[in-house]
Amino acid sequence: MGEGINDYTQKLIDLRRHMWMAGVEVELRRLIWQIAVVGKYISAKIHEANRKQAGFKNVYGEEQLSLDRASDEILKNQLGFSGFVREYASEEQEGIVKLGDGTEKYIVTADPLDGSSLVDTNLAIGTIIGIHRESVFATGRATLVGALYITYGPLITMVYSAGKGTHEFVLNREGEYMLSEESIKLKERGSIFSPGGLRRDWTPAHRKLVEQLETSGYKLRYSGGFVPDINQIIIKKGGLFTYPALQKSPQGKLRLLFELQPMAYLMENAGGAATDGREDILNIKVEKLDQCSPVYIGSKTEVQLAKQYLSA
Ligand code: FDP
Ligand code: ZN
Repeated sequence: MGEGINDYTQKLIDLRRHMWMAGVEVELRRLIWQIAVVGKYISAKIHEANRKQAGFKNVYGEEQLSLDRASDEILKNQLGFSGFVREYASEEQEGIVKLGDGTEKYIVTADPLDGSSLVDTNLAIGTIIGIHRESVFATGRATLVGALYITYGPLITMVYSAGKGTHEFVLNREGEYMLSEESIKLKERGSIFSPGGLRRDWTPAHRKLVEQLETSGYKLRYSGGFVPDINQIIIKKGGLFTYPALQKSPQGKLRLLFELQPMAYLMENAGGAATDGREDILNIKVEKLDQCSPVYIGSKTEVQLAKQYLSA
């Protein structure tokens, strides 16, 4: 197995068949499929949600729509039923939730509904998932065996990697995730950039990097949703997303475990890279669940450039 995927007409390949042909181990492919199914439930919730019912706070003190909680609940319950997950760590939970009897193979991390502040604007939002074999208090490189995100936009798409390439699927009208792009390969450099944080709070080194990108003709693309912003770089095959260290928050805003590790895994498996400015995101050890890190993620040339500026 692992060969012959390209022998088929891509349009005819659904997610389960793709993972089977790609030789993804049986439990992992069942788990990924189940998470993709949860994406359908979450998207249904988004559609039925009344945006005027906002008003909870999550454990990190942010505004939280009830939609975040609903998404988290659905995920947690489905993973509990799956029989493959022993621990669930979510941005919406205070600590790690034990599922099953502890003998299950995987630990799953989730940002169940990233970019929820965009719900009322009708921009794309997403779900981010990391799948770990061992305790999450390690480097992503040591423990991650898979990652995926789901984008809820005009189309619902799912991008996953189980270590061999990064692949995109589109949910069709029949409710099947059909392969739309296999083994996505980023170019060495792109032409778009997404800079988070306020310019006045940037460090001098970061400001110089952004000026360099602007001078080189990079076009600004920033929606305020991490999933669609990363998805744009992956699907356009290059560019740079950054949420840097800020004067008042030297660790930036984005969470290492729930947001950055899965995206770094997907990006590396598509031939891109991700760094905090010095170290690969996947080489940073997770010490606590809500740990944040600055991030520069995208095609290799821009990530390398970021490293040069940041270490200067
Ligand atoms: P949000 O606060 O809406 O959940 O997860 C954090 C996040 O969104 C990312 O999706 C997004 O990339 C970033 O924050 C946007 O932050 P800014 O509003 O500071 O630009
Ligand atoms: Zn998030």
